[in-house]
Amino acid sequence: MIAVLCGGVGAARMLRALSRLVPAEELVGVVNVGDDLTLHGLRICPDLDTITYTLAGLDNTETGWGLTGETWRVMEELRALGGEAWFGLGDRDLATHLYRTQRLIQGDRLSEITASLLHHHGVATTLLPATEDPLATTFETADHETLSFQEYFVRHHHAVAIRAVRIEGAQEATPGPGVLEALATAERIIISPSNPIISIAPILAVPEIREAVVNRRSDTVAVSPLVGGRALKGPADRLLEEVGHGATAEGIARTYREIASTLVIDQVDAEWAPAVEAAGMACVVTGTVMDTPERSLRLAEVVLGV
Ligand code: FO1
Repeated sequence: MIAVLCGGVGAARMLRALSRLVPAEELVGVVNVGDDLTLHGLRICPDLDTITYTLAGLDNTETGWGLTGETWRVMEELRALGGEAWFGLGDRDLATHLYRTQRLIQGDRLSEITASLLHHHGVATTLLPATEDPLATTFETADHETLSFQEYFVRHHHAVAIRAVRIEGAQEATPGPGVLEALATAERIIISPSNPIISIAPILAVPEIREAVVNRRSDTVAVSPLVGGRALKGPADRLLEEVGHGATAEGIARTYREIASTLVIDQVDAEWAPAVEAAGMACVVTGTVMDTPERSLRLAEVVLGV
């Protein structure tokens, strides 16, 4: 079994590529829940949904979130009413949140509901919420304002200067069902090319998860989300400069060196390989951009092969 620490799009592509090499039943994604929010009374889990939709072949490749071929009638009506329409929930996507919320109210666990959604969409890969306890990523801006994750990400288009990222609730949180077992028994743990500060850090902020990954350091391989010092999507480069170790392969190595023994970096960053090794990680240089099925497969082969 292969365990993958997951954010959203980068992780979804990594899992999709891995599933061409490993039976999907033997893939377990441990998924970030720090972006999750309650809006209109509905529980919304963006990373779990992005991965589920992608593995089901239903992902919206234009937006990078939500479902393909989506319609927006509910949002249009809500906007006309003057309701909160800044966070776009498509008509079909809304059904996912209605279904999840109702089952949570009935007392079902997020892990069970996630399994039901995967089964409904015909996805054999297992996705485990990193925790079922309250956990929320928040931002302190340069102006000392506190923003929730989606206020920063969507409302402010991640274009505000940040002083600190906080993972609220992490210290008290315990791993979700199955997470520790997966991390203890996986042949390999892969850290997907997701944002280290806001996608991977909230998973590792759960103390028992971090400890479990540290214990498997020699079997853990991380993939850098940077290509030429830039994130392909989202604010990883900016946040690594603002609150991390810098937007370079060396900065990623400093972020991950205690939990992973190998860092896979893009070929355009090859010049950083000696600095990655000096920081204490083995370095593998290859193409990391998963923009075609062939390139994604090649990266998956490299990640499994090191
Ligand atoms: N991202 C946006 O940029 N704008 C949106 O309106 C938006 C809505 C949305 C609804 C459901 C969902 O699962 C994800 C959604 N996202 C939206 C993406 C989300 O903000 C980010 O992808 C993640 O939280 C960061 O990984």
